[in-house]
Amino acid sequence: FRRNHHSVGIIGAPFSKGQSRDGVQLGPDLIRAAGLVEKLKGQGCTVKDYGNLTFEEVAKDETTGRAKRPRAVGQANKQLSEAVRKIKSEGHACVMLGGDHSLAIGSIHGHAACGTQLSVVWVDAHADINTPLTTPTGNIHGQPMSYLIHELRSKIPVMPNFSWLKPCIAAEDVVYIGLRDVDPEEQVKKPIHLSYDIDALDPSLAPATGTPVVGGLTYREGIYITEHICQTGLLSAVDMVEVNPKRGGTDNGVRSTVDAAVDLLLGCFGRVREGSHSADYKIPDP
Ligand code: EXY
Ligand code: MN
Ligand code: MN
Ligand code: MN
Repeated sequence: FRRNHHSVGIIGAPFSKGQSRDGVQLGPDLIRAAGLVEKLKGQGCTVKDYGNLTFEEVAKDETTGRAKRPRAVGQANKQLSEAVRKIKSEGHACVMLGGDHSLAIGSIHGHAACGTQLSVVWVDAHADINTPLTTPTGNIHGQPMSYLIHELRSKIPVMPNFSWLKPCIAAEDVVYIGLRDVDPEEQVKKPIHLSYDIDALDPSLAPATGTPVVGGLTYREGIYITEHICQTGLLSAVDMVEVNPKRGGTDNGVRSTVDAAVDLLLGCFGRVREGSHSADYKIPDP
């Protein structure tokens, strides 16, 4: 039987101001309540839960270019970057539970601050690479990649509460999966930052999310990505974002979305579909 020795550090970021729909801030506690920590331990991982970040209200937060709520998003991501940096410096694979996908700014920045060049695997229905000037909606959850990529530096205006942020990813080190028309690039050698937007999955499976798009990944495809990335041995940090229990329609819809989020995270850390025993399982003697 198999043993996993992943050491996992979890940080919750109950933040929703990168978009306009209420509910996505409930993701971290919902995913924990579905048993994430116990299940990771059950498959042999060591887990340290660093709890949730707390974010202060920003009174006046006017747009920059078209980007909405830049001060709140900049401040939250600064806090998250510092938290992720600490978790990485303590030797864990970092799991960031969002929250909306604007949080990838701080999560990836904090991960990159440990010094190694990263590759980013972005699993999403959307490319999230609008700039504050190209965004059709103004929502920063549709923009995080643009702040992180060196090559786009000259396209980003000065933003309030973003002065801490420097681009840290090369465009050639980004892989997109789940965009409805792009193939996965699989030759990834650098430590991997997996940024998993639950809306990459098909809405029939994960309806509880703010921007569902038909024609998404099946459960099997979604899990396969995590298993494959786990097997590379290069997984260094994961974001699980955009779970929104106020958008699920039914209790069953919310449950299936949260269960999918947990299963994807378990797949990242060694769960195999043909069945994993708990870490202390022994075959019974007659
Ligand atoms: N491309 C659209 C925009 O920039 O607003 C929609 C982005 C949705 C982002 C979702 C969560 O991944
Ligand atoms: Mn996204
Ligand atoms: Mn998306
Ligand atoms: Mn593994």
